[in-house]
Amino acid sequence: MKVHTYERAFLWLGAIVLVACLVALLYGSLGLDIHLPSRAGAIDPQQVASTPPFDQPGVRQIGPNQYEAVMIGRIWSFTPAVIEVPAGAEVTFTLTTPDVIHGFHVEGTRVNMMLIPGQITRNRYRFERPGEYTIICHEYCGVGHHTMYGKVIVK
Ligand SMILES: [Cu+2]
Repeated sequence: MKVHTYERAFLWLGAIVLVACLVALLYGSLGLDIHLPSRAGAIDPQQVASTPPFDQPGVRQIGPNQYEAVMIGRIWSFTPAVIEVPAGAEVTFTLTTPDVIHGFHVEGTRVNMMLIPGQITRNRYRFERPGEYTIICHEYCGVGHHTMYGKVIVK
């Protein structure tokens, strides 16, 4: 009889943990708008410099308080290395690389992506607080890896 009671309690405990995890997952994705960086398309890594939008890297306004930052990560720099957006701006980062695998992390934010030759990677973030956010490559990409950084200036 006691075994049966414990069994029932553990079944309930398991069900409650599953429901709690589902609620946390839904809250993160729907409530906090947290998503994995998506694979936004394919690109010929040999033709990055001549393929839109990477033929004109930089920041452009795409809506009210919405910006797209088109950037290229290559050995061993980001192009452009410094971008500037107004406080409160929602920035869609669109990146690729023509050479090897790089990382792209904007410190202090959840913008954290991999740049893979042949792929376009996209992630979105709203910069609420003014300041300077350092961009780093967090994937070892060769002897100049430690020099590969940039900056998001939020005014
Ligand atoms: Cu690197």
